[in-house]
Amino acid sequence: MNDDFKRFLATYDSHDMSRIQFPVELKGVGGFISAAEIKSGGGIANLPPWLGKAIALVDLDAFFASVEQLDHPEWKNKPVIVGGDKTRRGVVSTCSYEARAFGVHSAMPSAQAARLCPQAIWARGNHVRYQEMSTAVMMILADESPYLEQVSIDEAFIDISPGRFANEHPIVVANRIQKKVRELGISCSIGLGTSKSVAKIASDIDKPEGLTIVYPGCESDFLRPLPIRKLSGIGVKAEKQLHELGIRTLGQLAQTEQSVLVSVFGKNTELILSRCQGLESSEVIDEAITKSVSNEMTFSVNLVDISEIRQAVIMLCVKVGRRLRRKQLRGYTLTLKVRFDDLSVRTARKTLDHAVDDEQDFAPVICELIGEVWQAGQEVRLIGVGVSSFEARPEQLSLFTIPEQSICPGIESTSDQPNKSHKRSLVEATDKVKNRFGENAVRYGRDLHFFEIGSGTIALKDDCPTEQH
Ligand code: DCP
Ligand code: MG
Repeated sequence: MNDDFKRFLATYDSHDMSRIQFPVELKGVGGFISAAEIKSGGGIANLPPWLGKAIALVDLDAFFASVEQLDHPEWKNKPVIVGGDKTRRGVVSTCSYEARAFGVHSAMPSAQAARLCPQAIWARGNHVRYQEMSTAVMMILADESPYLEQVSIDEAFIDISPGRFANEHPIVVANRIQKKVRELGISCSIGLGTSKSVAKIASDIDKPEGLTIVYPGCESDFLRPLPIRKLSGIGVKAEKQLHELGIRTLGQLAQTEQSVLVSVFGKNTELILSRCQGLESSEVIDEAITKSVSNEMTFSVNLVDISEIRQAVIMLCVKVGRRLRRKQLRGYTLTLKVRFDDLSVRTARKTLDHAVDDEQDFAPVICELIGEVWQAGQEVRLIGVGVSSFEARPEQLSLFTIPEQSICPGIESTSDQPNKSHKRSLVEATDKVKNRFGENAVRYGRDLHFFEIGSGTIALKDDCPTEQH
């Protein structure tokens, strides 16, 4: 043990040892050490070094309700429920911690919440204001590191690994984030660990205003006793199947043979195993600086059926493919983003060994990602598809073009090279028809099906095509 660490231990009491977990070899000395003093700023200079990746998950506490309490100071320390009013039908969006003490929670029917907490103050909700506060928080985070991935209106991963962007100790950074968010008049909880899944679980351990730190090397000890449901990717259905196999904790799951788990997780088995073993390696996706071409769509009626979801993904891929070709870009990385009915967001990503710009190549791969982010029964409100990590020198489309007259009479040819594949000819010819006659002039059979569903039962809104390059 190094002298710095001995000095560090000496500065802490061993009461309240639940929030920082130090490596196994140090347990005999101090075990779990209080975060309270870290929060108050004491002893930070003597922190033992952080060796490895540092990913924080920042989640605002009772977000909408906290903003309401900020804007209505007379509501401070009182039970506040956001999401309609007690006489109407509907569900609770969220509520203050004072209301939670009465058993009220998000998604609870309003009538039930009113019964549990008759004295609650009801706020209808002001999304413009919540968005404004959310942006202010995200700017605080962006000041700390460009490796920032917002996952919902009140939640973001941030990579603060020493040496990656800043050189400060990640606990110092986390502490400063909490302080700056407090200065906005609301609060956040932070989980800090070496992977996204550990950070996510840690953020939820000690709400509100918790700072839960899992030092590198402590992942297994931290995860072992937790119920399986805590892990991202394990929903009600998987939980039930695992219980039937006698698996209740993440420690038990981590010990289970991969072959046994395939029936539950299919192709995601390896990913889930890596998560519960604390070995997940997925990166924080730095959306703000990643150059990507993407399209997303919000549905006025949630999608619940896999075939509808797949059709929506394909339709978005067609749009993205067309824009890639128009800009003569080809990308290696494919991203699928799904926002659910409860506003939570999941993202899956796959990097190919060759760059693509043709949806016929990348749409099937993105469709495969659906299983990583969506489980049967979940209601999908928004889907986004993106292609990024562009090749340094994209091949010019003119290298591929051949006469299209035979496919689409009346469309001018731009090249006379004879060796282009039929597939490529088709996609370019389609682009040309669309250029000339509009986006809906040509559709492949597969997206036609979606439009047929769409016109009948699902109203689609091209929400906010995001494109940064
Ligand atoms: N939200 C919603 N309906 C839900 C869940 C959430 O409208 N079923 C909204 C209101 C929340 C915000 O999203 O304030 C963030 O969701 P969280 O799950 O992070 O919940 P809170 O921030 O309210 O509480 P916590 O302190 O548990 O994070
Ligand atoms: Mg929250």
